[in-house]
Amino acid sequence: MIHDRPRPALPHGDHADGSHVHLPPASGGPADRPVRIGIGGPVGSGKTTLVAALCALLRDELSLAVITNDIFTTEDAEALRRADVLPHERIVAVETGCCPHTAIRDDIAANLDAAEVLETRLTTAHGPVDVTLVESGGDNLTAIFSRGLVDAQIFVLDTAGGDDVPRKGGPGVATADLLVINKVDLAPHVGADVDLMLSDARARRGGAPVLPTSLRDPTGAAAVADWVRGVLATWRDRSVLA
Ligand SMILES: Nc1nc2c(ncn2[C@@H]2O[C@H](COP(=O)(O)OP(=O)(O)O)[C@@H](O)[C@H]2O)c(=O)[nH]1
Ligand SMILES: [Mg+2]
Repeated sequence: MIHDRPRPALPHGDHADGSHVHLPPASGGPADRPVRIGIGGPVGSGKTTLVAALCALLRDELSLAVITNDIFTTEDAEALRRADVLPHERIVAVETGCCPHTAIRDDIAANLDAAEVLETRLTTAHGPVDVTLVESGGDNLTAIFSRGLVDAQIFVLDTAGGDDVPRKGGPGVATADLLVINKVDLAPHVGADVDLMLSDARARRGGAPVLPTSLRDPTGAAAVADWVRGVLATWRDRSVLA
């Protein structure tokens, strides 16, 4: 028989309702397209796991699309399909064939094309898409998304990557709209000080939110899902006001 295991209390994260995100002006009237949210961060920090968790938490209330980026494979998209977090037609892989950050920052055409084709196809078949999640291929701390590709972005670090990483900073840590510090369940095993990671991160982010997560817990991404809801609400307001 399966029993619930006691879970360590999460360190305190910020209130992250997405309202601080600065979105571009609407170009085509109300809800002219889904809000696109990028998920970046180093290899293995938990980006695909976070995408899966967000899909599981949001799929009953929102129409979702997912784009993954891998260098030479479609592995992340296949992993998400295997996990059955969304109907398979809602998940598309981009094979970047190049340095991952090039495809999300410098030459975004393949990702933009993939987003437009996927969103149009899903809208025709099922009605408007609310949120498109774009997972970057894992890269270093400088890899952030172009604002021409996504409207808001999450940067994912993990405790096992070293608790000095937030202190070292870089554009992902400093400028992402939401910073997630994942794998807090592993912190005691890898000697990472989560409170230090949170305070170092906050010191570099000028008030933008930081959330600790453990995605071992199926509801571990609940606060991130709330942030996504907030970003979508801000996106819709901005469309109505335009
Ligand atoms: N213990 C623990 N493992 C995690 C957590 N999040 C992700 N993982 C594991 O970390 C590994 C890498 O995750 P993945 O999502 O593929 O990372 P990505 O390369 O950033 O997409 C996988 O084995 C995940 O199961 C977490 O919060 N806690
Ligand atoms: Mg991945």
